This record gives sequence, structure tokens and C-alpha cells, in this order.
Amino acid sequence: MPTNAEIAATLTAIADLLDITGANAFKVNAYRKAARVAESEVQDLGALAQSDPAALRKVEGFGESIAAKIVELATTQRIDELERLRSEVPAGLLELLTLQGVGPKTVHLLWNKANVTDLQSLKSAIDSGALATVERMGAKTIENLRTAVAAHEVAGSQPLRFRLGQAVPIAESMLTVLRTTAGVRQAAFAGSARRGRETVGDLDLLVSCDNHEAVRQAFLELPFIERVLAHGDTRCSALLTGGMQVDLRIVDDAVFGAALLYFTGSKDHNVFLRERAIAAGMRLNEYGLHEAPKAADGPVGSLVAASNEESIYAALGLHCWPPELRELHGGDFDQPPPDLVDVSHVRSELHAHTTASDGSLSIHELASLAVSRGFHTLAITDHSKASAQANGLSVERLRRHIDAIRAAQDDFPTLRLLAGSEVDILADGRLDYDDETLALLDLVVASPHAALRQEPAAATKRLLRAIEHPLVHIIGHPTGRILLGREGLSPDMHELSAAAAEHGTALEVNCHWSRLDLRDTHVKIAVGAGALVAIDCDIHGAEDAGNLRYGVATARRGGLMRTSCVNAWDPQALHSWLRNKRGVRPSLMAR
Ligand code: DGT
Ligand code: CA
Ligand code: CA
Ligand code: ZN
Repeated sequence: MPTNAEIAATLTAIADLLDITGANAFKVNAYRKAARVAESEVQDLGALAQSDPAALRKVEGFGESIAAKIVELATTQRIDELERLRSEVPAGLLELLTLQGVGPKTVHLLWNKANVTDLQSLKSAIDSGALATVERMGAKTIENLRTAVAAHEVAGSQPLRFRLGQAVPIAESMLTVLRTTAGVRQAAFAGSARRGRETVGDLDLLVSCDNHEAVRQAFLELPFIERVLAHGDTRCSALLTGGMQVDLRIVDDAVFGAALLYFTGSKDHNVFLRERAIAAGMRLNEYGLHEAPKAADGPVGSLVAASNEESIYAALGLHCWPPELRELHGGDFDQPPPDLVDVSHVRSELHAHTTASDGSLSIHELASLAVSRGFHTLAITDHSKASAQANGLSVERLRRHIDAIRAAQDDFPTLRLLAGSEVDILADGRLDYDDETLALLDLVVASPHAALRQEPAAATKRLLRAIEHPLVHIIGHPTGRILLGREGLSPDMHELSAAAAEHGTALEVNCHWSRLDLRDTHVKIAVGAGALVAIDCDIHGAEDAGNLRYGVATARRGGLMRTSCVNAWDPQALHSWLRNKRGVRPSLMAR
């Protein structure tokens, strides 16, 4: 059955191919919008297509014809129209879409007016001058194509998206340099990175200043820049070593807020805001919110707001919601934003490894790190015996480790040290230690580490068993996925979340940027079911503490409130949950 991501990718493929063939723009846009809906939808669309096609048609943004396509895909694993389009359009044209700044409309033109069918024929058409004779192909467009082809040759084999935790540090180190440049007033990163998406297509930097030339110079001299793709008075683009693209916009300080709002996006959110502005007799773009023009094609009226985001939302009668929720169906901006969990709320680390298994810090070093983070509680959770590759602890070693943790407590008067374990959830859902051993521990994180290619039904059963286990507090990285690397398990998140809510078991958002597991859409389901969520750094070394922001961003994108995050609780609430969870269900304890 296709996943929502596969459905989204299929709809996008149809849209791209339709665009290349020069199809009606309304039809193409309907597919693109539907792809974005599929991507952010929390219901399993493939399952819905099979069980209740009528409900599928009711999903906002689908409509009759696209719902039918999804049903066709879910039941026959193919879509006739897609196959027809693929037979019509030369395969090499699709690769052209991966060129920076080249969209389906350009590809349509190249194919129809210059007989370009792939990268090679595009290169020849540029070099031979044949393109220059094509109508609507200006010198500038051709120059952009030439740069894009060159960039593709540098970065072609690179993934098209980059992980949040790799992109953000680069953005920040660039901003640090730009902020020291003469005349710079404000500098920030925007785009998907500011919205906390787990991967970003490119980085968007924004700087306001009195001296554009100095900023441009400073940007072009930044380290990691492999190739400059474009540089003008207000925008520069460059490709970094590693293949990621950075777009810099230089604006006047008075319109920084409007530019930040625009370049933070998402595109859907911008469309929403623009429509609200029009409905209110105003116009919104990256230069500010203005009164509407007096005459139909006259200049816009006077400036209403531009210096900061809050003033623009306020002038539109909306609340300023955090970037993480500025997505399609992100929320109701007429209402105040929810009290989302924040990095500053997190006061405990409940998943951390020492040198006893595969961590690089001792118990004392881990505890000192937790104290320096201002935390009131640290759970030491080394691996269990089945994780032999991670030097998991035998029962015997675990007993001695518990003693060592209890002994260390005396040295840390402000920190509660918990003796815990990250115990493997075996393929059938049994845990890697017996109940007698688990009962010795203050806290149990149960995680899947092996058998990560299970069928969804088996994965659901396996994880449910761990969630229902009376001695388990937290399910660690529930799917085991590795971003851009390993699919992991695809359990039924609705079922897991309902069970987690019922049993008071927390589901973890693992903060490591290669995991971010739960992912944002899963958090949304967990929140909807009323489940508790833990946000943990799964510390293996001191540097992992810095990943907290990525886990928190993921949780915020899923709408996680401060009150539902166990790491944000005060010591009393946290410790009584840990104790009571084991006490509340004597019937389960008896099993
Ligand atoms: P990415 O880079 O693919 O991870 O996603 P974004 O959201 O960073 O997208 P990007 O880099 O293409 O553009 C940055 C923001 O600029 C985007 O979130 C919204 C705004 N923006 C760019 N192009 C358009 C557009 O054609 N229409 C609208 N409404 N907004 C746009
Ligand atoms: Ca971007
Ligand atoms: Ca961009
Ligand atoms: Zn771990």
C-alpha cells in the first residue's frame, strides 16, 4: 500500500509531467496542491482509499478526480494517466527539473522549441548557440541555464535535500560572520530551516543593512562556498561544498519583518496571508503590507506594516504563530497560538548512554553535563544485552551499573539521577530483560533496534506490546527510521498513540537530526490522541545535547503542548508519573 509520502511523490510526478506537456495550469495546480495535502495529512491515505473512498473525496484539497487517482494507485499500484504521460515525455527531461531554477515551464519550452530531450542535448543547445534563436529565451535565461548545468555537474549526485541538523549550524556560522560586517542591522535564517522541517532543500539567509556591497562581499568570501551561482544588488546564491545551496537576500531594515515573513513561508502560508490581505483591502509582499491601489493597475497605497512579523499579523487581524506551524493546515491563525513546548521548558534528560555501553561519557561526566544544562533529572539508560554491537549490558553488568549510578547520586545534590535502561524491544514485542530485572530500574525506555523491516501489522503489534508493558515508561525512537537513510517501521500510529494515552506511556521524539523519530506528523497524531511525549537527546557524547532544538522543533510542528511533554514537567510531576505508572494497573502487573 502506498504511504502518504509515496502518494505525494506520485501526484507531484503527474503535475511535473503535465506541466512539461503544457497542460492547463488549473489542472496542474490541483495536483500540486493535492501533493502537499497528502504530504501533511495525518490519516493513512492508502488505507483510506481502500476502506472508505468516499471519505477520501472529502479530504480538503482532493476533489473527485484526484481522489479517484489515489484509489487507483492504492488498489492497482499504478495510475494510468501517469503511465500515459511517461510514455509521452522523454525520460531525460525529468532530470532537467533537478536543475536549480528550472521548472516544468522552462522544460516545456526547451523540449518544444529547441528539441532538448535531456541534459546532454541541453548542453549542446547552449554551447552551439541554438538556444539563443528560440523565442522567449533571453540571454539572461540562457546564462542561468549554463550556471545550473555547471552546478548540476558539481552537485548532481548529491541528495536534493539536507538534514536540518546539518543545515542549521552552517546557516548560523554564516550569520555570525555576516553580523560582524559593516552596516548590518539584522540577520536571520528563514525558509524551511526556520520552520524546523526535518530536511531543507536550500538555506535562505536574510540580512538588513546600510551597505549592500559590503554584505555581498562578505557573503562571497564565506568559507564552504564552492561556486557562486548568482550575485546581484539584493540577492546572491551560492553552492556550498557538499552541494547545498544558500540564497541570501539583502533588504532595508525597515522591511526586515515583511521579508522575514515572506521568506520563512511556507508557500502555502504566504498564499493564505496574501488572500487575507486582499480580502481586507490590502496587499502583502516581501516589501510589506500596503493599502490596496486606488486604481486597478495603479501603485499600492500607503504602508501599513513591514518592520516586524507581529505587526503584519496584527494588521491582518491574525495572531503571530510560530514558524513551525506556518504550514498548510498548520492551525487557525484567528485564534491565539497553542502553548507549545519550548527549548527553555525542557528540564530533564531521560535517555542517555555512558561508556558502559556505547556512550563516550562516564556517569559523572553525564551528570555534570545535565547540571550545566540546568536540569533537575537525568536518567542513565544504557543499552540492553541484545544490542551486542552497542556493548549492551548483561543482567549482571546492569545490576552493578545500577549500584554505580546510585553511588554517584551523592555527588550531585541538585540533580536526581535515575537508574534506567534503554531496553531492546525484540521483534515479537517482548523486552530484552525479564520483569524482575526491569523492576529494579527507576525508568525504562524501550526501543526497537533490530528487525526494522517488519510488515506494518507486525510492527504495530510489536510496539503495542511494549507500550502496554506495565514496567515501560517511554518508547524510544518508535520507528527506528534514519532520515534519508532507512525507512524504519511503519506502525499504525493512531493505534499506538491511543494505547500510549491509555497506559500513560510516553512516546519519544528522539532529537538526533538523523532520527527525529517520532517525526512531526506522528507527533500530531500522538497529540490528537492525548498521549504523553518525551523529547530526549539520546546522549552518546556531550555534543548531542545541542540537538535538543531539532527535537523540540519537530514536536512543535506536531503541536506538542508544554503540558504533554514529560521533560517539561517539574520534578514532583515527573517523579510521581514514573512511580505511579507502575502502581496504577495492578491487573497488568500480574501478567
Ligand atoms: P525548501 O528550501 O524546499 O526546504 O523549502 P522552503 O520553504 O525554504 O522554500 P524556498 O527556499 O523555495 O523558499 C523560501 C520561502 O520563500 C518559501 O517558504 C516561501 C517563499 N517563497 C518562495 N517562492 C515562493 C512562491 O513562488 N510563492 C510564495 N507564495 N512564496 C514563495
Ligand atoms: Ca529553503
Ligand atoms: Ca531558497
Ligand atoms: Zn539510546
